[in-house]
Amino acid sequence: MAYAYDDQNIFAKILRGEIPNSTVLETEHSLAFRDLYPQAPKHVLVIPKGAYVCFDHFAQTASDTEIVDYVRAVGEVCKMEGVEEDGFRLISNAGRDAVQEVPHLHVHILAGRPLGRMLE
Ligand code: D5M
Repeated sequence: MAYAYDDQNIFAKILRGEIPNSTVLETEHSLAFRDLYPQAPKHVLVIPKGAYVCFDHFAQTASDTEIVDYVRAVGEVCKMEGVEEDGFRLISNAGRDAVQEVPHLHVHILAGRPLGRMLE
């Protein structure tokens, strides 16, 4: 599948510094910031700096360096937010059926309250 990246999406604008964000962590290839509409007491989004639409696009085409940086960034945010003990949820919506609103790969880290079963 060919992935068409729209560089006018809101996270591309955040990466270009055109709109503000509440940064939690920045690494060479990744940025983590607080979700503007938190669904849990702790709700952080982690994005790669590269132009990737969704998880499969990233996994299929990003360099090993970017992938390692990104996965480590997610782990680092979990540590910084102190969510390991009580638990957390990672979600990455991709495409229409998952109702992905922003077409730039992001993982949601949700924590800080009981999150219930995933597929209710
Ligand atoms: O989730 C997209 C998420 O992006 C949703 O939880 C709101 C969040 N969002 C939208 N605009 C912003 C800005 N400007 N800062 C921080 N968070 C934002 P999805 O998985 O695509 O449905």
